[in-house]
Amino acid sequence: MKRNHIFSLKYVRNRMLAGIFFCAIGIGISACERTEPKEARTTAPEYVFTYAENQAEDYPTTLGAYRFAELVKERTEGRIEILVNAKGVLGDERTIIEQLQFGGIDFARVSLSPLSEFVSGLNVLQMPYLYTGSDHMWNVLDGDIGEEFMELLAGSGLVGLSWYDAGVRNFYCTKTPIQKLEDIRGLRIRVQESELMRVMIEVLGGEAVPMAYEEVYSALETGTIDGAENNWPSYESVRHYEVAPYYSVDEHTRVPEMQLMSEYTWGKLSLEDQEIIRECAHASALYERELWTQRAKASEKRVRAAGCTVVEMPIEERIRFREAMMPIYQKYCADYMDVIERIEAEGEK
Ligand code: GTR
Repeated sequence: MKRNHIFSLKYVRNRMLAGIFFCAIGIGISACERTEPKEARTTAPEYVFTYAENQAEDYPTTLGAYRFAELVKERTEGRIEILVNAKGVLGDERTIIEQLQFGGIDFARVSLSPLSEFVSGLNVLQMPYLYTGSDHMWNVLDGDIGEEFMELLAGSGLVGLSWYDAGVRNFYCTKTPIQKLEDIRGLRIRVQESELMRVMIEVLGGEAVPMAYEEVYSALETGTIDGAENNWPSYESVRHYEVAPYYSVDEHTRVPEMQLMSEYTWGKLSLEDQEIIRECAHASALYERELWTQRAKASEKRVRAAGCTVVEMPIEERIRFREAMMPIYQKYCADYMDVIERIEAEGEK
């Protein structure tokens, strides 16, 4: 590559001296196009890893992934290169997790809902109405409890690196808004590929339709489903608001997300590199959280400006939703009641 580059510069000069002006311009341009960044010429990466992300290029989690890749590259002086593949091009979340387990993909950011199908204890952290708000969730995830849950991944083929923000989820429908508990009865509501989320809809009286994120827009558009649920940025980014314009702010779940690494890939790295990966993942997560807050506001603004109907569910109605969902705690948290108490105590701090 370097040889070709030198050769073409010489060639350009000779041709220019020979006075073949038009030809020189053409070759000059192609020589410029071939100029490579200095870094790439000086350091050949020892590792080139893939990173899967199912959101758009400008989404906070994707920007977090790019920041992570940049930091790792800087800290390892180009020895470790991470190629971010956004927009779900490497597959849906369930497939990505499976690929991570056998090392087909090296890194990913996924929602805890599909991840809990692989590491069931994680369900605890996404229980409906578990947190009083964002600060409560971060007190939990940034402290010992978060650390303990990260360690639950040991032996699953996955290494947990950091927690990413995904705000709070709300219901939305194609034809009418959900304003009270009874409104959900009989509706076909899409959920993430998670048993907990399926059961959550069922206890509310709806029909749950588990489906990959990538398929939801057309299912809403064709009427295969009546509604779905997600945070403001996802609702806006993948344009579900165009086909399901009734958004009900009930804040039923706050589902954190995790940056993951394949345990197989992790095992290839030195202890020093593992430490760099952890530190950069953590730094990227803090960056993502900042972006998240801004994007949630911007998305809400865009959706409202597009003319969607936004229903703020009154507190007494949210309490009814919460009560209806309580049986799920017995089903999914029986072995974790002490942890649930510790989580609740974090909310009172
Ligand atoms: C988003 C999340 C995606 C995906 C999606 C879904 O909030 O960022 O990774 O899990 O929800 O509903 O499938």
